[in-house]
Amino acid sequence: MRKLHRLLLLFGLLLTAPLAMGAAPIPVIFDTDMGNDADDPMALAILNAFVDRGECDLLAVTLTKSSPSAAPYTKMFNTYYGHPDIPIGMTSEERTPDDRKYVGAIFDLKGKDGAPLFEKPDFTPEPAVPLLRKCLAAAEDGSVVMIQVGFSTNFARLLDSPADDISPLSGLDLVKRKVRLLSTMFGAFNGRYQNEFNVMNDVDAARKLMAEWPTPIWLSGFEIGEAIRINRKQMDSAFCADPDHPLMHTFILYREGWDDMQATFDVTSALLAIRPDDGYFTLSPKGKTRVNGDNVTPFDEDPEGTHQYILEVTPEQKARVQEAFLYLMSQPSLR
Ligand SMILES: [Ca+2]
Repeated sequence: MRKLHRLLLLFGLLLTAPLAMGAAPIPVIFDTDMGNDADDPMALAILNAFVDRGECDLLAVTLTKSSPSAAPYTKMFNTYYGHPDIPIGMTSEERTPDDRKYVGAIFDLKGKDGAPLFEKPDFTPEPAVPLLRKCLAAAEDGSVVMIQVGFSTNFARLLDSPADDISPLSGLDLVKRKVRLLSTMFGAFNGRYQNEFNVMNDVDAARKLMAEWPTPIWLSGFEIGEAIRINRKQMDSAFCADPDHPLMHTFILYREGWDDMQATFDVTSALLAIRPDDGYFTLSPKGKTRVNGDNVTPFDEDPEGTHQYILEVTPEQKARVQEAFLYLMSQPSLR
């Protein structure tokens, strides 16, 4: 049954994939607080789908959440999508260190035969900053797209990193030379003046990132993912051929006790990074944002600025983005 499903999906994929044919895959680094919300694995899911479609090359996943199961969960998740060898790095700092609702609990789930649905990998992640330096040092100049959907801890520490055995360049110079773009779920814009979770969990790093990051930055504010939600019925429909998919179980574990309307904050940053020209989102004029004394993110337009945020989505954009999220997340591994 599963084999048949894969064949059907392969056929569907061949019909829909040629979008990126001819273009080289975008080298991507994905930095996430995996485990704090269910949108992080949704974002990682669509990146895995883009890998199979030849649209991106996932160089590494780095974690800013230091809970014990965040890295084993990420390893299991990439393996399920057919990409077990993507390097995984972890912050050396204590940041939201409890497993919360799903990264640990998913390994306790049992199938009808009483066996665990998902084996917990015996796996120790690399330290994040050396891994980031290694990936950047090996990349072509001006090529890497970095996606940050958690705290700014790892990328701020990268900027501070000195020359070492991995590269004679400082972290700042490595980013200047190798990175093309940072796409991040960060702050709040479009008239929203509020504290946002990713900023608040490492305010100093967030402030540094906006002040010192040397490449263009595309920002998805809180209000964008809040406006684009995926509900249980949509998930059940997308995953009907594989109801024991880890993302389905993640959704159920994470939404338990709440409504079933999952916001898609981090997924928006991933989609924009890989498919910026497909009309899913519209970017603001250029400018500069900062983390101010209230720890919110005011934006000043400036033609010389390197920051842009996603403008409020139209109903048409919302529908297209939802559809893309669902078909990409539920795309099975073809390997
Ligand atoms: Ca996140």
